[in-house]
Amino acid sequence: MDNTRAIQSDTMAKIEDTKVTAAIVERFLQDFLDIINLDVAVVGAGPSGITAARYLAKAGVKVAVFERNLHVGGGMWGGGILFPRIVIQDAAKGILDEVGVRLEPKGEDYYVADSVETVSKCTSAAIDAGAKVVVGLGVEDVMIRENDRIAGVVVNWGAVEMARLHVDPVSIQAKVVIDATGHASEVAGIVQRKIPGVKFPTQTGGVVGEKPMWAAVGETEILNNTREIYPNLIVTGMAANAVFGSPRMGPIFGGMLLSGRKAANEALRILKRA
Ligand code: 48H
Repeated sequence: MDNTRAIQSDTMAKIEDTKVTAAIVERFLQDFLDIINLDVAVVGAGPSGITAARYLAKAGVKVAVFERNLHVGGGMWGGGILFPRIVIQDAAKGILDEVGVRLEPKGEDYYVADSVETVSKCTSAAIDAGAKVVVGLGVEDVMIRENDRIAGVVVNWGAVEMARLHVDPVSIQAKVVIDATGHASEVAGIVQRKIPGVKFPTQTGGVVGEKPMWAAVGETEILNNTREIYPNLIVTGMAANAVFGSPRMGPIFGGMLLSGRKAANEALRILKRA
């Protein structure tokens, strides 16, 4: 046997296929069992959800993010028209400074950042702070208890949903749920559809739907829109603007980050109330 072959077979001898299987299954089950009772469940791992999770984890809260896709970052990777750069305004600079994203000043009040760096560093910081991020797992319903109060989320694999398989989901208990599902505001939509007579604090009492592009207004209104719209349910990010009927804003992401931070503070307020 030549030397190369000897080294290869040494390495190969240490790998047992079924041990790999066992390591993955055991570890994921342990981790999953650990998150079936949460303080806060965040639905969606876009910029607002990941930011909310980071601040909650930093505050010592037990928080997990459920993301239907196999990747985090939501709509941030592609920047504007697939040019992977994002713009943020001065007010949000500190949120990215904290996680070490490099910002290049542009004009008086703007900074430009690499979207890949931003998604990666924001996610890494959230995980380092203690947030659990589960990918490939979508939220298809909420849990309710007495008086229709929200008591958690109901999850199923994104792949099951995409394949339209008839497979029942499972429940995750949470004291607070944050809808960070972006333009679709899916959790708010579920609550509106499934809880009779529900009234959100919006003009219509329901999900109004986002307005066309007007970045200055969209970025201003998002903070006021980031709040508890139903007991124990907070909306953040694009979902907040969709629920309240505020404009979209294109590839400026400061509002998403500021909204995520505010959603975390709202959740802390609710947790103290309980
Ligand atoms: C699990 C779900 C479910 C579900 C959806 O779209 P996002 O990036 O959301 P935001 O609000 O943090 O950021 C919005 C921003 O990316 C954007 O689109 C902007 C600024 N647009 C302006 C404009 O003019 O267009 O992320 C939401 C995430 C995604 O990853 C979804 O896959 C995920 O939520 N998601 N995950 N269960 N039911 N629904």
